[in-house]
Amino acid sequence: MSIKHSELILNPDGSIYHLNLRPEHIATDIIFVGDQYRVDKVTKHFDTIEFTTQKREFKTTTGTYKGKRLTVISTGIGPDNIDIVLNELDALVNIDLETRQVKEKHTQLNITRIGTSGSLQADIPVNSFLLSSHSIDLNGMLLSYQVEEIAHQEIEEAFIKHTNWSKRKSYPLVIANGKSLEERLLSEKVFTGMTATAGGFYGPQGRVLRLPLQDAELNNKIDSFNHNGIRVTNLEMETSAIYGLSKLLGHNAASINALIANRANGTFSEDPGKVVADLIIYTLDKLAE
Ligand code: R1P
Repeated sequence: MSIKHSELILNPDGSIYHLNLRPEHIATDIIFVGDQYRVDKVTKHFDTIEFTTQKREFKTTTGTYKGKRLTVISTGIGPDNIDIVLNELDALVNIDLETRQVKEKHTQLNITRIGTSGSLQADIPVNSFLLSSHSIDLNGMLLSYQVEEIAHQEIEEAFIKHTNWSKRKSYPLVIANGKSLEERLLSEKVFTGMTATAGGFYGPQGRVLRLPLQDAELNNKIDSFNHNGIRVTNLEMETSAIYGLSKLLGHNAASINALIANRANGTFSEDPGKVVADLIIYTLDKLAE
């Protein structure tokens, strides 16, 4: 069945609607960064650059690092953008854009997020690296899809009970990450844990400027959650969306974050730029191995 023009939208040059990319422009190993200006901070280490484009906040560069073909894409901020980026990347490899039909042969992408995040645990300090073994989705984007098969109900129910999670908020979906990319990126210098993915920066992450929170104790309850050793280690805005959509679409994913703040003891990195620069080199070298 051919996918309608209103659902799979292409630009006049045949590129996909928001990302402005055609299939030949991307590698199967892809790095996501949030900030469009961070793309160059990754690709400045490349041996060669073959392609670059930008539309809105989505900047893409493809080239090679130590001979390995890689694509770097900025996703902007939040799970809503991840819905666009992951669906459009998947369409580039798994839908024939001319016939608008799903290809018989599935192509699997390896997607690594290099992000920044705040630690929630006093024993995971600023300037550390953390790879998300699990993610808990607090924003609801994934609930538009059929997620039953990827959900971890036992952890979800324990979280709802422990936090007295409001029924008026979206259901906190828990996703365990696949191991193949995780194993390529781990080392003794990388913490692991469950990353909470919020749909906003202030209230949704428990920050108060002028507006009181629905539950002022929620962050403390999230910090103290521990289900058979699974703790919520950090808060950010993309990981659950990347993990959930990657699993549903049959791609590998890993989210590795530079922890630039510690919400448990109120500290912030004195040199966040250096931590991110170190994480970029660490990740590139691991992906090129
Ligand atoms: C908020 O300041 C942004 O920073 C974090 C959050 O997830 C959110 O996108 O990650 P990035 O630095 O990767 O964008």
